[in-house]
Amino acid sequence: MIRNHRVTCMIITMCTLARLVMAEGGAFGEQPPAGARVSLSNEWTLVETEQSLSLRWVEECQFWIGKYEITNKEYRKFAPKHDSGTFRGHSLNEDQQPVVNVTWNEVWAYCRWLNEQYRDRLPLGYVFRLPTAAEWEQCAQCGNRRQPQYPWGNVWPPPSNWNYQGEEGAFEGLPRIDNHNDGFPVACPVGVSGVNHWNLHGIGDNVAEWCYGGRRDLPRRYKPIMGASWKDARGNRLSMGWAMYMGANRSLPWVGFRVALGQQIDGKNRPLTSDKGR
Ligand SMILES: [Ca+2]
Ligand SMILES: [Ca+2]
Repeated sequence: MIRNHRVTCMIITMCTLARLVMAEGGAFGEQPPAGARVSLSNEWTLVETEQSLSLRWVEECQFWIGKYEITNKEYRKFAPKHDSGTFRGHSLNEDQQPVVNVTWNEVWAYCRWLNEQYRDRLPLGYVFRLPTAAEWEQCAQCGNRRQPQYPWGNVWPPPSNWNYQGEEGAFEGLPRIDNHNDGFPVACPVGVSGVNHWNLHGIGDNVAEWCYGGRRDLPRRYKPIMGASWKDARGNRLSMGWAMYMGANRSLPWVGFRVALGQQIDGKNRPLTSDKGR
């Protein structure tokens, strides 16, 4: 029906994931369930409600990845009291802004909580987790390992819908991109951040994103953070391949995350049960 596209998308709600998985009969992500609306852009919409969680199937990685960064509203279903705070008087805490000021340990606990919500409904071997740094980069590059130089392509400055630190911000002490104005001095709603050819939003702008993995020359507590954010302006920082590592118990006002629904990659760190006591 629609197999000619390598990447497919569907909006999944908490209540419809079980139906989706059962409809797939093990061939997860291959065909839309009966009754699903399929758009011209090959996006599958099961049910659109404020509870929806949007995921895209990525053939190259054989997993689902979040179409958007996790929002404050979504994260507060797990941690109702979470406050993403402000940056120099600008709110980071609106419902549709990406959640920030969360540690790697907290976002891993969020994945475990998601798995608990979907317990006994996920495909065998599949769990909600963070994408690895390599998976994240493959999604940012739309599978093309040679190009582009930046998440949006090879031109400079970035298109006006990619959220970095442009002339709209001009915070003292922060560099800015000349001739760029995206209208958002800090994080923007996830649905209006930059979008790539795989229709993934914010993968390379808006907020930088915690990922799974590590580096051999660093202690295990250091975790990768991929992509640039609303506070970045320098070309090398916005380039593909840039990553930073930070302790799993630290947080920043420009670092959030997105989830993946993929095969379990490390039994020892399997995120199956939530941290009730957080
Ligand atoms: Ca901006
Ligand atoms: Ca991002």
